[in-house]
Amino acid sequence: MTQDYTKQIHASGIDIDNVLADYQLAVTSRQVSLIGRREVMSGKAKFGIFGDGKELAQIAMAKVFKKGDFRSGYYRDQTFMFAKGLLTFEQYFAQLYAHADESADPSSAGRQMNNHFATRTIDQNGKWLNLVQMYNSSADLSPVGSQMPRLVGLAYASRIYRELEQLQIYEQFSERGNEIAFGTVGNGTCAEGMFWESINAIGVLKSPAIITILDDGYGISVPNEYALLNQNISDLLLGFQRQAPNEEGYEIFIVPGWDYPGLLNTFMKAEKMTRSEHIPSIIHVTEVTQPQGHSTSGSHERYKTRKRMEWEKEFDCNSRFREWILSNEISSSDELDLIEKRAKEDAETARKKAWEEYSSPIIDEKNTLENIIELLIGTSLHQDKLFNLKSEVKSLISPYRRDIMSYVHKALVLTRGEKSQARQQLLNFNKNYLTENQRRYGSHLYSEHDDSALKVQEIDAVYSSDSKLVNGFEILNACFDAALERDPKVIIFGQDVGLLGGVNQALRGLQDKYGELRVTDTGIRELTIVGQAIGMAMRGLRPIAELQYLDYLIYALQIMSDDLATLRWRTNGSQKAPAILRTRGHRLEGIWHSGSQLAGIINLVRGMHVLVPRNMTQAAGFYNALLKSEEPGLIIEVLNGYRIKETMPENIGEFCLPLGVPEIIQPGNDITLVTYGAMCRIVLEASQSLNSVGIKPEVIDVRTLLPFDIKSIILESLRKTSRIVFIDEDVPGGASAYMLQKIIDEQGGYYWLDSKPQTISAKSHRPAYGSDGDYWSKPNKEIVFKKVYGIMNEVNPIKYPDIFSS
Ligand SMILES: Cc1ncc(C[n+]2csc(CCOP(=O)(O)OP(=O)(O)O)c2C)c(N)n1
Repeated sequence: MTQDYTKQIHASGIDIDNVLADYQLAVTSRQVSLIGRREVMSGKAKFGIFGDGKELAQIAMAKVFKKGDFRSGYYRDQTFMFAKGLLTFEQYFAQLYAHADESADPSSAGRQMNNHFATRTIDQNGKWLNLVQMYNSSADLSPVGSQMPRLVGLAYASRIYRELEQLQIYEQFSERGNEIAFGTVGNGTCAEGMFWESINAIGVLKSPAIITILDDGYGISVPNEYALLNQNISDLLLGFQRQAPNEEGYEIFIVPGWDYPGLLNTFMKAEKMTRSEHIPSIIHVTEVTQPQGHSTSGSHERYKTRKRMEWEKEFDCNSRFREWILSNEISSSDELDLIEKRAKEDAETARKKAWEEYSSPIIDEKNTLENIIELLIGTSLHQDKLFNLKSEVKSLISPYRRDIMSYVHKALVLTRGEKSQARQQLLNFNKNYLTENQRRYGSHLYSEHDDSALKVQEIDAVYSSDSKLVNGFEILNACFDAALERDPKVIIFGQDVGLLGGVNQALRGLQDKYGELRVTDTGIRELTIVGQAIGMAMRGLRPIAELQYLDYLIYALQIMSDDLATLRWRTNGSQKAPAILRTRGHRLEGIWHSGSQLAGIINLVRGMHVLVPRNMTQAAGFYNALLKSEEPGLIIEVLNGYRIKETMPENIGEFCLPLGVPEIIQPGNDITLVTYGAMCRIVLEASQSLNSVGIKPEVIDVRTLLPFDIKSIILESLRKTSRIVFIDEDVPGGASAYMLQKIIDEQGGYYWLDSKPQTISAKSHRPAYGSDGDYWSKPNKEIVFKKVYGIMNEVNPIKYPDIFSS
């Protein structure tokens, strides 16, 4: 049997000499896992999760992973990363220690837990690198299964690059769609809905992905019998298996995780098929072990039987590999012992170096503080206390930066009121330290480069005497037509957008004009529609993904929040996904077609732009602006605005609206009314009624919630009127409270107030159906009138006598 395997290896072109290199990698990877756990247990690192027991499958995957390919995996993939040269042992430890420096931890610069990997896809200036010349790893995230939705897009991008002739020129992104997206996932995660939705979507989209399921029988302590209807996940997946060559579906492979030649052969077969036929494969790696248990948070002796523990020892992939090498006489026991010894030394050397490099700059900072306190002792009235402080600082053995900051704070408090050169030094240290560390942990939430949406030049819409009055949806239709014409990388997809042209017709006729791959119908799968957009955008495409209604965006909110919004930040600015999400919301009819759950959204997607245009012309200006930038954004169109007449700009594909700049849509002096979206129209109507009783409100459309009024236009208005009301359709304390906090607290608006600032929102319950349901659930013009009049009555009861009290 084993001899056959050796023959197979020869036959399939794998050099037998590589076997020892593979062994060396497998055992070194194991060593770093062992040392990693020790480092956590000794307190040098906070948490550890490792890839032990999964080494061989990853070595096999690495052998077929080519330049241009993408990985979308999880925290067990360290051996793969080592094998492809994407991670050194030192970098592995640096991330374990949370070394907040990109040169030490290129994946996240200390922002992510250990074993959360990423490779640079953009340079230091935010510009795309040549992705086909590199091995690519999309940035990992901890919520299990979240690697799956974007895998849909990473794989689908290959199909798009292969089948759209106009994209052949983008050689830095794809070599005619030859690239495979490799997913890795644990068996426990296969109980997640997003796993199944992604598997289905990849299959439907006929996209070249290889999904490896590493099945160690457990999800932490829970065995498969509690997670999966059929404990054998590949049996459960059989419905996805293609029935014959050339048919649609997956090719499914099963191979034990300890079978080195079997793994090599399986991955080679899967890769060949997936790359040449552009069909997806699933590799179910069975009989995988977890020698150190799930993570450093607990020990597996608590939930695995003795029998299982013994089995895991017997079937440990590295031990089996060793046995296989010996029984095939590829090497001797002595030689393998030597390799293992070297593995220990290499791992230990890497650990030492990583620790020194992590700790020495912090020790230097500690020493600097010590010196400053020493100087302070000479000038301060609190010499004894400062002396003690200095001793405490000196005694810190492995300080965190937070310890240093805390001692700076103590020294400043102690020497309050004093003035000396030494204290000035301390103040400077404090200021620089705050700035440095804010940058260390807070940079790159949004783009800091030329691709920032905030840097897009504003271009006014141009109108002529010939400009036509059209339905709102026709404005969007013309905008998308221009975008598709201008840039072949723009791909629009979502439910009903293809043949039907969208439920509101904004894409009418565009599939006919640009073809099925540019304007595409999808299944009802919001989560993976967004995942598809994320993956495609990570590979240089410009997806516009439609979520049919804002109410259903919640299905996708998790992946927007965890993946899309955090991508640039969690990679310290080394990856981006300029995906545009399109939806429609605010009021129409009933609970699930009147959503305006903005506070929920804006608080969960910091890192994205959230734009709330009041009409379709404004929406078009924002689409144009986002398409010029390379940042992710969400545009929420006004659901009941598609048939309201607007004037078609002459430069429909060119004009751009600025982000973060509110617009005064009704000037006035008495009170500032701040709103957005569908409420603009209602507040303008209320404003007219208020005019009739002598009140002149200034009505401001904020236009974008993220970013929010970066030019303080609302504050300027408040300085003039001294009174302000924030109005929207979210729940009480929702996005109206967000706007209030921004102006009153953050921008210091309280200073200019002569009346209590107020909010008007929808009711706490969901909007009821029908016109009356809407009226009694959402803010209406009478409510706005009443609230504003009430404020003015308080100011001047003679001029504005009470109307409503009985
Ligand atoms: C959405 C989510 N739920 C729970 C967790 C906590 N958690 C982390 S790892 C894990 C087990 C995953 O098991 P499996 O997919 O089999 O992968 P393994 O760790 O066994 O390789 C769980 C439940 C999480 N990270 N994300």
